[in-house]
Amino acid sequence: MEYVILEKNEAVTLITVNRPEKLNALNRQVIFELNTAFASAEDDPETRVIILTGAGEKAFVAGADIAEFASFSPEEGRRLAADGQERLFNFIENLAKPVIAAVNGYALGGGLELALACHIRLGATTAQVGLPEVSLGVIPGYGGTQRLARIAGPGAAFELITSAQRIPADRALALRIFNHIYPPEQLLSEARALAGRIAANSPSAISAAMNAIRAGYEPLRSGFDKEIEAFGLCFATEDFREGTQAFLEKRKPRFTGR
Ligand code: DAK
Repeated sequence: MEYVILEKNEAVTLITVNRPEKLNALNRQVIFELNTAFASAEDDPETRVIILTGAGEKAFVAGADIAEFASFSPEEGRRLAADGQERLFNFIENLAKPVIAAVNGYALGGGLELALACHIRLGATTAQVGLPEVSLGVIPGYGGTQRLARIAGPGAAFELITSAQRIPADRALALRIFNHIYPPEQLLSEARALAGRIAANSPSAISAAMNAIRAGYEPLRSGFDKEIEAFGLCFATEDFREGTQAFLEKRKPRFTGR
């Protein structure tokens, strides 16, 4: 694998997104490799808990790769949103083994959506999170409209998604996006300590409990479908072209609402 590192240590498997020169942004290859890594950890009989983190000190994942999705058509956008959700975001949420996100820096856009799909989120005190998609003329397309509203409540979701603002770790803790925050140098050891506590318990009971927790989310299915449809439509707008071009040209966008 080119962009993902898988390290097994007894009952705990650590998966690291390793593309630090692009702040671990998710392109198709990263999504494909993450799917492979999670599938292999799920199938590995020894692994009981999975930890997901990002390489380097700056970023967990700074979003979907803007350079890649800037050229998508509405149909590609809709199809890729559905495909990405199946391969990675819903895939993680539906695993039988608990996944802990150790958010070591920026978790923006698709990066925060990835953390939100994990079952437990621990943050570094230096982490910053946000869903800045509307500043690029698009909406969260990997489940963020649904999962952020579920985890932090609709008021926080409306504010964070419409303002596109980044918030610091202590605010994310207050909004229940993070379960706990730790100094960056302690983040992974705390994630491992929690993983160790989980690994001591019955895997079959854990998996049954996780199924029961998830059963309460079923009504969200139509929300996910609505998100995918709305996400695809964004790719036909002038605002989307302007927002993504402005990022790539390192300038402020001029939105017209068309
Ligand atoms: N995509 C591509 N490249 C990125 C990137 C991203 N999201 N984030 C950072 N990079 C790249 C930068 O372009 C830069 O590359 P070079 O210029 O060196 O080649 C390198 O990483 C280092 O970044 P900076 O030089 O910008 O570092 P700074 O410390 O100055 O700034 C930053 C850090 C995190 C504030 C900044 O990089 C930034 O604003 N990044 C973009 C954050 C963002 O807007 N993320 C959300 C993207 S929207 C989809 C489904 C869902 C989505 C998309 C598609 N489909 C189903 C198709 C979701 C959309 C998003 O995630």
